[in-house]
Amino acid sequence: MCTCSYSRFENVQDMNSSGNLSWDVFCRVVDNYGDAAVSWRLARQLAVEYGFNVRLWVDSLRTLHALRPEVDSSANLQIVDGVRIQHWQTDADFQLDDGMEVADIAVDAFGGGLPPGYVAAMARRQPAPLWIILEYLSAESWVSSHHGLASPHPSLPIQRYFFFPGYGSSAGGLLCEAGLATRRDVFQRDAGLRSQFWRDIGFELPLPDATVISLFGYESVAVAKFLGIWSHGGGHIVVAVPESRLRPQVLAFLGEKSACNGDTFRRGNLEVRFVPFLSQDRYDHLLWACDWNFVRGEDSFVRAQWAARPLVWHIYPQEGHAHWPKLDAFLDRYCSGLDSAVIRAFHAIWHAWNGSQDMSLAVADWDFLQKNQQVLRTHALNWARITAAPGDLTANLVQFCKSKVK
Ligand code: TRH
Repeated sequence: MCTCSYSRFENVQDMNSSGNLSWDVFCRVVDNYGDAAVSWRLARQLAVEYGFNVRLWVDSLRTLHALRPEVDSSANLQIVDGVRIQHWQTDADFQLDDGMEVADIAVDAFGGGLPPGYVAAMARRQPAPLWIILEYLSAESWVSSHHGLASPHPSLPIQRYFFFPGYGSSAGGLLCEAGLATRRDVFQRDAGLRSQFWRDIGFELPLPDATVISLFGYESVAVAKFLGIWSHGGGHIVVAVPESRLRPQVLAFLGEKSACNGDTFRRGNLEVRFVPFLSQDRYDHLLWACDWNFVRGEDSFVRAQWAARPLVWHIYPQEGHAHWPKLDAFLDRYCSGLDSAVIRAFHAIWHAWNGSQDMSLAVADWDFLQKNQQVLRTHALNWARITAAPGDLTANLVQFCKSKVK
């Protein structure tokens, strides 16, 4: 799993010998939570684990507050976890406060762009700072030939590079805090910790024979179909549904008009628990407490991989089904080493959940995967280890920038 914290202190000593780099992370929230989620994790890790001076410029404090409740959604400036969080309103009125300098490295999260006023200030600074475009995560093969590529600014003397999250040694890795695997393993081995987690969010620890599933996704016709499979299937299924865009489909399946956090509904072998939207750190505990995690977008998708439990990814839908190659590229990489029958059923469930598969097949596929639960869990743990081996995204980004900073 992620490199241990000791090796990072070596980097920091090394880094400090070349000066303590300063970072500006710019986050425009397009929609949902992922933009803020990724930007916050990166900023916090740079500050907490490397001791860097980090400013996070974010336009939606409300979104960040949902992920990290300690963030004040009304403050223009605050410091949380060592990160200086600046509310970034519009480009037009963006300006650095008196005495503020541009940072050594500006991270442009998901290519949202930097404010023109900031770019102009970058160009005036000698040596010019680095502009890093942090791209979206993909398992597709083309990433390795694009990762780390220079993208010179068309008119200004600014070094700009693409940095791609991804898998293997020719991509940037995935965000992963130091010690995450250890905390996960302690939690998953300790029924007392799991019991406390469920009680903290208003529920009892599910019975040992139950299959526990977390359900976080976008609107999907597949929700009712899967709930139907689970309510009529063999074995007790507990589904935890945090506040998200798929709750209306769950309510429609239950025939309920509304539900409050803490409510439980039962239909056949299915128990549905409505859980609150948790802080990012607590959401990890939900993922670690489940046997299956249905996740979406980018950051919850990564967290489910680190949870080392079987997962189903609801990919962010794109025009013209452009997202399918991205989904299948991950599936092909992830399923390597599994038995062909398991691979077929796993693909079928993923495609059904993402709305492309004949749902009538999914019942047999789900039952088959349930019979192979232990194989899938071992595989998921191995996947987490393989994925972590090339180092985490922040460690790789720090090393990349250290090699480019003049
Ligand atoms: O919210 P998302 O759909 O964000 C998406 C993706 O980032 C996508 O790449 C991007 O293009 C689009 O936004 C604009 O999914 P994601 O990335 O999983 O982010 C959700 C975050 O919310 C993640 O950090 C997990 C967190 N979360 C909690 O903190 N508590 C919760 O209770 C739940 C359900 C999620």
